[in-house]
Amino acid sequence: MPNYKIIDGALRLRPREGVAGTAARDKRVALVAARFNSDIVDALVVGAQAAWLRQGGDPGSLLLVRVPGAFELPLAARKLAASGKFDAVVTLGCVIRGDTAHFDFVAGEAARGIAEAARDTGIPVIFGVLTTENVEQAQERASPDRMDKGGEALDAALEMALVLAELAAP
Ligand code: INI
Repeated sequence: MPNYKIIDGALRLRPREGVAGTAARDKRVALVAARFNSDIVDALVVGAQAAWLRQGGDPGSLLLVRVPGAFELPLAARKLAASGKFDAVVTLGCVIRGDTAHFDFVAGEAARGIAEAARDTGIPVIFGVLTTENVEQAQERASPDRMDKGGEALDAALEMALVLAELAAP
């Protein structure tokens, strides 16, 4: 097997069972969470906060910002990413399909704006927004004991922060 050089932030994200990781050590991350569908989004926040501690993060270095709905996530995320104060920003929200086209506008603009915020600032801005057909699907994905999409989003933020730091290294 040739000795390829590999940059893979995920390799730093697998603490041994019961042992805190180190991937979040010295990192600063902001969570931006929508208040709409708050029961679901609160579960995403709990999962993200638990993942932060699991990866060795300092509670004082994890900021939580609340905004009205998923539509407002991009603006706050962009401002935080552009501030120079964070290694990554995680957006958390939940858009559930209803009977009108509203879902498509809110979910579409959230996704587009979040991707733009990352590309324009060069800071990882993670898409932790659930887009589901119903509440049951959202609950399953948000629960830290089930699919834990909040924890997954936090891990993705750390992975990207580690990758970008390595790509920037001389
Ligand atoms: N915001 C959400 O985060 N999820 C939704 O499912 C949702 N729906 O269905 O309407 C929603 N709407 C509010 C929207 O994000 C804005 O806060 C609002 O339009 C004010 O700009």
